[in-house]
Amino acid sequence: MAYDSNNIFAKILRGEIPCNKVYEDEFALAFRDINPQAAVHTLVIPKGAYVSFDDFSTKATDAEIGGFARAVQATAALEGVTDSGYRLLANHGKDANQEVPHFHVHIAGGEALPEMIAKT
Ligand code: DGP
Repeated sequence: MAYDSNNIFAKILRGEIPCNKVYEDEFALAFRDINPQAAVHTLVIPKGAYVSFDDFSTKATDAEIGGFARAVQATAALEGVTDSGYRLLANHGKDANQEVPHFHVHIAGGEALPEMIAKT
């Protein structure tokens, strides 16, 4: 699947659409999910143009992958859920109901979570 540079997260990265930013560095941007499923629900996206986890882990450089992992950790820390716990979730493709075709990780926490996140 080719990357669509008009997807909503690409527009957020370009500053064309606002977001509630939590963290940003050279590799990643983190912002609050517009439709939170938990008390803390924050998305972390790489700055590079990658469709999904599969695309990212195949094509991104080691620096981008490492930087992204560090950004996820930093975002969770800023959201105050490192000690209380949190869930990371990344939807890839149709069966996972991936809605936005720019790779992103969901950080969910801030409360006791159900055993698995049910997505409607
Ligand atoms: P996924 O199914 O993993 O692709 O989830 C996409 C998430 O992105 C979903 O939880 C809602 C969120 N989302 C969609 N559009 C926007 C937006 O414009 N701003 C923000 N902050 N979040 C969005």
